[in-house]
Amino acid sequence: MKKILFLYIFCSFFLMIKAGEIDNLWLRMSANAKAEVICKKQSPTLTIAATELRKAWRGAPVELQVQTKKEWKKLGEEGFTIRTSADGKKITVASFGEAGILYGVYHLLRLQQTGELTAQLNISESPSYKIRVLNHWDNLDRTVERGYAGRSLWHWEQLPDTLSPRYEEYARANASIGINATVLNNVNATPQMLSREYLQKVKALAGVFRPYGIKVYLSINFSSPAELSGLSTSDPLDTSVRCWWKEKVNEIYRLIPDFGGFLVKANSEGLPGPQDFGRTHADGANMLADALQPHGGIVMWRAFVYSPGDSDRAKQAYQEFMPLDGKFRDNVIIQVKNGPIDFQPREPFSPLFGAMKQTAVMPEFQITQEYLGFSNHLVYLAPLWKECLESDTYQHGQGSTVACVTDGSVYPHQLTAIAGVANIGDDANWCGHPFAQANWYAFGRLSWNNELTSAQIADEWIKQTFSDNESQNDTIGATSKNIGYEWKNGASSSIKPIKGSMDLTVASWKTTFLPQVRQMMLQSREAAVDYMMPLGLHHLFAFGHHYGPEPWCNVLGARADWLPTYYHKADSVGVGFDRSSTGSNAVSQYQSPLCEMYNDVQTCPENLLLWFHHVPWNHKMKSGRTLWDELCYTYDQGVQQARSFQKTWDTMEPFVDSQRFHEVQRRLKIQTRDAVWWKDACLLYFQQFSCHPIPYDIERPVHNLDSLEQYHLKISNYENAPM
Ligand code: BDP
Repeated sequence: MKKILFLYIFCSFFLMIKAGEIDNLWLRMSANAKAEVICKKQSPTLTIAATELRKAWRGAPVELQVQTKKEWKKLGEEGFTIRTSADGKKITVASFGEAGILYGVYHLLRLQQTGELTAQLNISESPSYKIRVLNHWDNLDRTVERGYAGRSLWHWEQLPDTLSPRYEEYARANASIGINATVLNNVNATPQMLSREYLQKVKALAGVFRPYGIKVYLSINFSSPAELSGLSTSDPLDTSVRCWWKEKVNEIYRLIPDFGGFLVKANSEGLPGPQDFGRTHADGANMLADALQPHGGIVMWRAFVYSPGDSDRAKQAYQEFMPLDGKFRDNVIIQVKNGPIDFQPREPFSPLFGAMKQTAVMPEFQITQEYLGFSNHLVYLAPLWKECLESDTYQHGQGSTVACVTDGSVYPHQLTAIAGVANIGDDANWCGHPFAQANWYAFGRLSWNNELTSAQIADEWIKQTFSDNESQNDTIGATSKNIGYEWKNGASSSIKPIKGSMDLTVASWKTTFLPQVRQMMLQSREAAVDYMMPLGLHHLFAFGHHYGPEPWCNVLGARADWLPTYYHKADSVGVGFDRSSTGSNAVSQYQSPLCEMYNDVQTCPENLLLWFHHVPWNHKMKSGRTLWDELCYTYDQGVQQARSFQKTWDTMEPFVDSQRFHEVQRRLKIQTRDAVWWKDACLLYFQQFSCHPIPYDIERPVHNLDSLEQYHLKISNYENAPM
């Protein structure tokens, strides 16, 4: 009995400590600065802004000014200026809107945290996209589709009465990087989401998020009228259905006056939609848009559609949506995944970007790493997103990049937006892998300013995340107190410096930790492409859960376009999907000169070669190697890079608190193990077709193809895959 009691007390104590250890993400500012802040107006948002400054700002007094004059309108309600007075004695953060003040304050604090403050500040910023939205694929039972960081943050069972403190922490983190919208539930939406009971819960969350400038949106199920209220149809042209949506929307706005609108996945992967009634996507979207319009709400209608027919899956979204260009209401925006298939490690950009000219289009990125090693692999995603944003669509002449055709600079649509599928769960560190936080951060920063570089964002994140800025200095690393090894209550005793090998000074933080961790992050996406599916290969994943390689996968009765063989088409001649003019002709969906460039095997970029062409094993690559040899060397390079990340990280031990050090170290081991698994599985499998040897100067496979083919990872086990 005594033992049990002791165990109970011990466990409760342990849990108490655990519960208090929620990770502060990139917001590790000190909390006792006692800054002078002047703010004549009062409101919940301004109070947050002022409180953040009072706690953490260590410079001259700051005045927060909400401007009312017309000329300030140009910057928008979210844009801001930060200016130091001529005598240097005061800093003014000004905006037309309160949200702008909040963003200005977080900007100022970020400059302080990253050591970027200058004596005379003269900053003016406004966001690239009006709506910067996270898509949570969270279900009402708190499971998260493609989530690898625990359960959903939303405790539906406790709402609306109990509000977890994490709701506010979540809102604060988002506001600090400019995210102003959140879709709370899975795109595979249940009708129940719109029930009166759940709307009350949504209202409670909206109340927490509102002062942080965040609006709430919901994913809806297109059959809700029939499923929720027993209507005989959900046909968007049916009067009773249209009335149902109007009333439902009115009900929502009575509860949540600033509700954002709906996100819709329709006629996609088995979900209902307007086509079930012989109507178009435009009919469906416009019906919802009409109901939302009087309240200022919008519809984000997804273009992620494909059916199991004969047509190349990569072509289908374009085929379905292009004929509808110009047929959507002004408060509809088409949400398009970055590539034409599905968040693969590398895809060309979706040809819908720039091609839909009369309709607003928004990019959708995946922050959660469904196809990139879950929360086991360190893969910094800014380079992937930048690659898409910087791709020239040529749809409005040279230079009409995906960024320009979606952010309002090329086409004059009022509505601009960008979405990221969240990687957030209720894990203490929010995102599973400590470095996955960088992807949440990067999405926010890019949605605010799509011209920032991956390196700039990585630097910002590293500086804020691995230093606690306990000191009174406004430049990073000005004293040893600033650096990571004093992270926990100044507990320097927990540091285990590598004997004599490491100069633990601030200078060494700057010359060792920062550049090496930055480099590891910047290389990590290309490394993942290399060890998973280089040269334009795609969708070689295990069926269903998408963790690990199964290029051979053949599930009885499964749709062909859910199987890797559909995508790689390996045979004795070569490998790759022929999307050239002699194949599926997907190249024709791209504007000239891209179309011609992709179409020709000689001019197609080699990192997309097998996406667009079925290429003979002996094809001469630019390196002079055959395709087969190039494939082998590239897989091997991916493995070597994963190993190099381990080496880099091990030397970083003195700079990082032990908890995060070991956590990252543990996951990097898995990443390298997986990289070898990927390389062996893919090369041994493809070798059956190429019949060439694996070049003798690279590492030999350590697995047998037979045993790899026998092995089926259970999703619940992915952290401990024995490969
Ligand atoms: C795929 C995911 C699936 C999502 C779907 C979507 O595997 O879970 O429901 O995308 O975006 O990547 O709707």
